[in-house]
Amino acid sequence: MPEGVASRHPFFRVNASLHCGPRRLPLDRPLVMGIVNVTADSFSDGGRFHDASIAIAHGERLAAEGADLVDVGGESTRPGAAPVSLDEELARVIPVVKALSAKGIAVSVDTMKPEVMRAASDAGCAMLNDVNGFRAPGALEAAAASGAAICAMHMQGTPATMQSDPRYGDVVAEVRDFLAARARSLEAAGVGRERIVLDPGFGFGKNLAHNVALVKGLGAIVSLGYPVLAGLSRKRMIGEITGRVVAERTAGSVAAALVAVQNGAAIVRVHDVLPTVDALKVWAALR
Ligand code: 7PM
Repeated sequence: MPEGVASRHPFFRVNASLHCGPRRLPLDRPLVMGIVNVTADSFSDGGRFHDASIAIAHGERLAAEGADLVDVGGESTRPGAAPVSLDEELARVIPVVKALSAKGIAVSVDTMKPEVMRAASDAGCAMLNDVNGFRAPGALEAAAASGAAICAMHMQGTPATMQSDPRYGDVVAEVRDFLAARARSLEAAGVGRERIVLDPGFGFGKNLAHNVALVKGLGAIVSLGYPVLAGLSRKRMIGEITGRVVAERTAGSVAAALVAVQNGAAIVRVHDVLPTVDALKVWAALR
């Protein structure tokens, strides 16, 4: 980022960094988190190694494109996805975490399961990312036992039911208050505030109007004082605004990431790392 940009931006503190185990990620410029899905669409026994090597290669590519960290998920948190057993999630995710971490890449793990959190921490992950906000029994303890950064997300309902008829009085206030309470619980469990990231959870129990209100009102969540992660990439709201299918949502997603950063997001979670990194360079130079 060009000199002076951070100091002119109300949300990027020049000396701040996110503590991720022994690693520090700078918070004086927006960070880009690349998304790596570990799927299991193979049908042979040899498929698991194949799936892992595809995910590892994808993570390496995203890092080469400029991702500051990559988020590895075994698809257990995906709305509408079939439930994934603990053993299956461990088998999908942990080899990928180990391989990417060994290459020096900061790895986030997208999981709701405390056992996966512990194994991922042992495998050297830089962040634990829980769409359930560390509300499962044992999740706060697993977060505290890890040295990794901790990203707590807001979700109304459960992945199976959350999109049926989400309702709020004041969506920004309710999400802000939920995240403030999760941060308090994490700190009470022993997670230092320099490790905590908060996420409004776009699309997780929110309709288009709710998502729009949260982007516009992101400052209320940023003002809690924690780095805020925004995940808008390729989501339904981008499709609703542009009329485009998932494969055609890159430009809309880049625009959404820029607005999120403009409104104070510290980290954007994206599929399309290269165009997002370029767009943020231009944003930083021109803002
Ligand atoms: C189907 C529906 C597939 C939704 C994938 C998804 C977030 C996350 C996800 C987010 C954080 C996606 C989501 N979204 N973690 N995991 N924030 N912290 O679109 O917004 O990637 S899964």
